[in-house]
Amino acid sequence: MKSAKYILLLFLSLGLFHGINALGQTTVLSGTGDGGFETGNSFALNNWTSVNTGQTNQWWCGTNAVGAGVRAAYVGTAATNNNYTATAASIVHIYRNVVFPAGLDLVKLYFKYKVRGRSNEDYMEVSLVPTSVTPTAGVQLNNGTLATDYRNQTTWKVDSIELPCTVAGTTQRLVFSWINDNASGNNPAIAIDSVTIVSRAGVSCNLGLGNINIGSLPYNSGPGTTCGFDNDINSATANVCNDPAFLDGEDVVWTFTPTSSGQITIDLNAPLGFATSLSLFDDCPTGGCSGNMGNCVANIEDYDGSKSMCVSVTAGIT
Ligand SMILES: [Ca+2]
Ligand SMILES: [Ca+2]
Ligand SMILES: [Ca+2]
Ligand SMILES: [Ca+2]
Repeated sequence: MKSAKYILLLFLSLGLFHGINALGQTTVLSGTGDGGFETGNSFALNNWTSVNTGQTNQWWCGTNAVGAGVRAAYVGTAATNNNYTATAASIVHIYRNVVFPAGLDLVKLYFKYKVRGRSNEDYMEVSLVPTSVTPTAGVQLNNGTLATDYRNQTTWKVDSIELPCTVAGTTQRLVFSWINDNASGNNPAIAIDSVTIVSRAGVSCNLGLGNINIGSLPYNSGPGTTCGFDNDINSATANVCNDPAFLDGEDVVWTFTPTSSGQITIDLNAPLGFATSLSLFDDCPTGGCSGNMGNCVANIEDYDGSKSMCVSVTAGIT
């Protein structure tokens, strides 16, 4: 019989809740305030800067193409329309500085948009750049691009973009740019609304393929295999428990937070398996945004398949 290699990992979500607030969510930019252009009737009153000088097609803070509330930001030839002149090449921007508090975990940008435009020619682009970078009308930013080619979406749609962990503790400049060339186009131009940035604590942990959340104990996974679930937890991405060779095989991770303290037993029943390991980590093995790889608090590894460990766990955050 062909021998299978099973590497099973288990980790305990310890200290994942940094307590930014009760729900673990921080609003960095409110989609119903400045981000929704609802604070006032100009970009300036919403703490945005528009860069339109000399361009035919310009950004407006107005009431003509609204995704939520009473105002939005859109490109048009006047505040009263959301249409662009396709024969007049224009590159226009709106931007604002965003202060990202230290300690943020998964940081996501959300916004609503609606646009027709034209493939590879007339579209919106979203960028995040240092505050030393100031966009210029008529000039493409080509810096810090988060996403581009927003077009051909003529009903309001919410997009979300995960921002890099490194934004925490810094101030960055968020830029929306409209770009159109001087030939052929389809209206409407871009409209955006409800620009929101939120951070959720403890959810940036990337465990790759094969990640199972356990709601309550006792738990039985039933039959399974690590084959095909990728070697996501390995000696480069996580703390090695003992012999790196045992960590460097395909893995499956079960995540749980115990609700009561005491001893638990973790069994791997794999009589036909060969060279398995079973490891218990506290906190995210790969670190997430914190960059601190979780500790391997218990481990068994040998050339047999089945194995068992008895460990002490603490309720809640332990
Ligand atoms: Ca709005
Ligand atoms: Ca065009
Ligand atoms: Ca592995
Ligand atoms: Ca895996």
